[in-house]
Amino acid sequence: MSAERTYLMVKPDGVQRGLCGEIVSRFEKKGLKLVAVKFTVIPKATAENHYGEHKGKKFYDSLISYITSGPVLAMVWEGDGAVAVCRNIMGKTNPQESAPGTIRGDFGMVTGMNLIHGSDSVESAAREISIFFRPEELMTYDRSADAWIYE
Ligand code: IDP
Ligand code: MG
Repeated sequence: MSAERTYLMVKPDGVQRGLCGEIVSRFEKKGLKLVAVKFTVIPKATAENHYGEHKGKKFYDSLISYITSGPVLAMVWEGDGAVAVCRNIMGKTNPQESAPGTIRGDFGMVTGMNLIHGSDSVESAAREISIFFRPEELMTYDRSADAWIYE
């Protein structure tokens, strides 16, 4: 088991719709381990840093206003292959194309309100985690259930 980490965030629409518990529980039940959590409104400059790869795209301005429009639930989750496992649980970017059973597939209707962010690679995860959390905010702990999740 490699302890890969990923950055996940319930976006403002997920918070406003009361879906934080539902969304967190999917990662928890899967067997991923919660490493850090923060409930916060993202400052505009931080949002621009986080979404820097999308600067210049037609949806960029609306993306920045969406993600800064209210509190988000920022999290770090850990587990074997956590980046890809979490992307699968989230579903495709466009909720109309996301499979039922995924978060976006079950709860979303349009790409501009797709409920959740998740890192797309181990490298992006490291970058995004460092944007939202200080090293001392990342918890390292033994979890007894791991003996029943990993062989
Ligand atoms: P991802 O969140 O699945 O990684 P990205 O392509 O990285 O998808 O896009 C980042 C975010 O930008 C999306 O989750 C979505 O909120 C927003 N976005 C991407 N494409 C569009 C679009 O065509 N219209 C509106 N919003 C978009
Ligand atoms: Mg992305």
